Amino acid sequence: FLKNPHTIGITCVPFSGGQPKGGVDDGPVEMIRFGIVDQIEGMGYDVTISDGMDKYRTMRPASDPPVGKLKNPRYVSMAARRVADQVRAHCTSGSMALTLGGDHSIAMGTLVGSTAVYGDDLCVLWIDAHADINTPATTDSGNLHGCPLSFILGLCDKQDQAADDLFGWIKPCVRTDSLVYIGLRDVDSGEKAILRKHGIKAFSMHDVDRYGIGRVVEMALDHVNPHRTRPIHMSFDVDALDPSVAPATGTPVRGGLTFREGHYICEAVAETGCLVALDLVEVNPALGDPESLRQTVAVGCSLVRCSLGETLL
Ligand code: 4U7
Ligand code: MN
Ligand code: MN
Ligand code: MN
Repeated sequence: FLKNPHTIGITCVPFSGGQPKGGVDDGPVEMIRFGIVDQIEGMGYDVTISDGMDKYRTMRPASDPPVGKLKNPRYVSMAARRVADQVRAHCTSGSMALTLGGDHSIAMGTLVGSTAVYGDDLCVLWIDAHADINTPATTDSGNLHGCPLSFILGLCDKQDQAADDLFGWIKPCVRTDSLVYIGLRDVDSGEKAILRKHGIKAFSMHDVDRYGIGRVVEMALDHVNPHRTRPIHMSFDVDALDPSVAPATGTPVRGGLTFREGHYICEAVAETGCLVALDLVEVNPALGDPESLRQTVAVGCSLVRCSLGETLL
């Protein structure tokens, strides 16, 4: 799928407006400080990095009162719009689009960007403890990092004019049967109703226990990409991993993927040769002690490298 299979276009998104905890905006710089760019170049890729990452901090509006329950709605919308432009540019040039977050609300942007180029041929693997499919109506927290998929799938109530004014630029761009989850274990009741209503395929940690990660990834890929002919966008929230593996994240949930299970997913996706876009989000260097931070940043970088095929023989 990639016109330039040996090039990676990185978008750094130091953004925390989709949730209340500071620090997640330092995720990208910490991964870069850890050496992610050199590591990727060392694998033989040419890397280009979108410019103006400081803009994500300075574009925060002076006043951004909630719209309904949604918090920082203008800021999240503006940042996602910029992410979409940058990711679209990387995809257009034929590079794999790697986006380093930042909180998961930025995936509204990454998916608008990737689908602008690959259309509805694109399928989505969402690796997360959470379903991130709350609508403006179902969200309790009002944190938009819990909502990106409802916008992308077009599940928001059109009655909500105020939210529509701000997020109306996000046209539904992924079909509900083009999405599959792995790692779920903390899904709100409103979200469960949405998953059920639309028949969205999800492999929870219960399924990982029952079938093992090998079967789960195979079933997940079979669901959205049976012939391995569709481009894949993988959105990987580090909180999919167990907190013992990735402690420095904003909404940790016990009972997550082991180090190997997380890496297995990335390796199996690399093996398909279909990966065109990858998000690595919710690394929050401000949470926990220096060792938690180092461990989480290191595992984030390692997941990225594995997704690019580092460990394939
Ligand atoms: B993340 C939550 F209520 N569902 O909506 C919400 F449990 O990107 C959590 O996966 C969202 O980290 C977590 O606030 C968003 C909550
Ligand atoms: Mn999560
Ligand atoms: Mn998430
Ligand atoms: Mn989280």
